[in-house]
Amino acid sequence: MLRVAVTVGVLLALLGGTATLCCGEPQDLISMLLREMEAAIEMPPHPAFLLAMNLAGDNKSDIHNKVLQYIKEEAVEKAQDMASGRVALDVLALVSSCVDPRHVEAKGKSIDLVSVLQKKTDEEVASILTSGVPKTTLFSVSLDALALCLVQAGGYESAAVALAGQVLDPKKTIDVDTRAMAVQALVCAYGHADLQSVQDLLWKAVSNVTNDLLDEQERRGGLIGNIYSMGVALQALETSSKFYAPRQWNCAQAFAVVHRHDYQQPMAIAQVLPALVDKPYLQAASVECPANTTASPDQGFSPPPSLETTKEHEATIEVHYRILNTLIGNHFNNCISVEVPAGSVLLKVLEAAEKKEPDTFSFKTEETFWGPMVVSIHGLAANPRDRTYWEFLSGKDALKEGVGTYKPHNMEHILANFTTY
Ligand code: B12
Repeated sequence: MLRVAVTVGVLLALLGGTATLCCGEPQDLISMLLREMEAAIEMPPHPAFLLAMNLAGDNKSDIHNKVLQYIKEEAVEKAQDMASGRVALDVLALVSSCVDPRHVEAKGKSIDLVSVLQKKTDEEVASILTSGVPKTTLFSVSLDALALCLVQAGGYESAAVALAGQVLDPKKTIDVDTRAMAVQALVCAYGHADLQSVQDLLWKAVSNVTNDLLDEQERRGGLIGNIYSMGVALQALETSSKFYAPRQWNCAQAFAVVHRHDYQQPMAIAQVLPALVDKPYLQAASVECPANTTASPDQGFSPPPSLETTKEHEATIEVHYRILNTLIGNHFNNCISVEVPAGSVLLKVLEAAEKKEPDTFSFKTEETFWGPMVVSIHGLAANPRDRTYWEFLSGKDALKEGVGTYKPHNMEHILANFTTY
C-alpha cells in the first residue's frame, strides 16, 4: 500500500501551524489531506475512502466517481462473500454517495445490499448470543448496526443491544477502536429506540464508553487508545455529547494530538478526516446529494511522488526476532538475530530471518488496506474461524503498526506470538 507522503504535521507546518483546533478546521488543511488520501488510493479501493471523501465534501471528482463505480461493481459481484463489516462500509459509502444501497446496479447486475447486510448481521448476533463472540469482530458488528440503523432497516436494534451487552460486560476486554466504533452504532439506535428498557441499556453503554474515553484522554494528555485509534475515538465523542453531559470534552486537546502526528497511511487518514471535518460516520446518510454529479478535473490515481526516504542506509541495526506458538499443534519457540539497514520496516527483519533460516522463519503475508498482514509463520496460519492471528510485540508491548510500517530500533526484541482475539 502506498504511503501518504505529506502528513498532517507537515501540512500544518506548511500552513504555518496556526490551525484552529476542533471547531472549524482550516479548509486548506482538509483539502490537502483529502487530496493526499485520494492520490494514494490504489485499485481495488476500500469503501472507507469513498465514505471519507463524501463526508469531507468531495462527491464529484473523477477519482470519487471511479471509486464509487468500483465499489458498486465489487458489491454486485462479491457482496455475498464479504465479511459483514465490509458490506456495512459499502452501505455507508453508497448512502453517503447518494446511491440507494437497496438497488445497487453495475455491470448489468443489481443487488440489494441492505438485505445482504441484514442476513450477515443476524448471523453475527446469533453468534454473540450462542458463543459469546461474533462471527467476525465487534468492530464489524458496530459498523453493521450503524449502517442498518442509518438506512432504517430491521436488525440493527438486536445488534445494538448485543453490542451494548458486550461493552458493558466487565469480563470482556474490548479495544478502544472497537468501543469507539460501537458508540456511533449505539447512539443511532438510541435515537430510534421505543422501549424504555432498550433506551436505558443503550444510554448506559454509550455513557460508560464515552466517559472511559474522556478519562483516558485526561490521563494521557489527549491520547485515546493509540494514535491510530484517534479517528474513531474523536468521531465517537463528536456524536455523543449528551451521553457524557454535563461533562465537557476538551476537544482541542484531543485534536492537538492528531495534528502533531504524521499519519502516513491513507486508511489512517480516511478514519481521521471525518472527525476533522466534524462529519462522523453517523452522518453518512445526511450528506447533501448534489443534483448533478458532473466530474471535476481528474485528481488521478497516479501515485504521488513519495517524500519518504527509501535510500539505502549505510548503518545497519540488529534485531532479535522470536516466533512463539503455545496455542495449538506442535508448540514452537524459535529465536534469531538479524541485521537490516537502519530505518528498515519490520517486514525486512522477517525477510532477513527467512533468508537466514528458511525452514524455521518462513512466513506469508496478505495485502490489506493497512499494508501487509502476516497471516502465516513457520507453516502455522491464522484462521478467522478460530479467531487466531499472529500478534507482534516489542518486548511486552503490542505493536501499534503492522510489519509494513513499524520500524524497529537497534537491539530491539520483536516477538511474533500466535494467539486469539
Ligand atoms: C479487528 C482488528 C484486528 C483483527 C482483525 C481480525 C479480522 N479477521 O477481522 C486482528 C486481531 C487480527 C488484528 C490484528 C492486528 N492489528 Co488490527 N485492527 C482491528 C480493528 C479493531 C478493526 C478492523 C476492522 O474490522 N475493520 C472493518 C473491516 C470491515 O474492514 P477491513 O478492511 O476488512 O478490515 C481488515 C483490516 O483492518 C485487517 N487488519 C486489522 N488489523 C490490521 C493491522 C494491520 C497492520 C494490517 C496490515 C491489517 C489489519 O483485518 C481486517 C479484516 O480482514 C482496527 C481498528 C481500526 N481503527 O480500523 C485495528 C487496526 C487496523 N489494527 C492495528 C494493528 C496495529 C494490528 C496488529 C499489528 C497488532 C499487533 N500488535 O499484532 C495486528 C496485525 C499483525 C499481523 N499479523 O500482521 C492498527 C493498525 C495501525 C496501523 N497504522 O497499521 C489498528 C488501526 C488498531 C490501532 N488503533 O492500533 N486487528
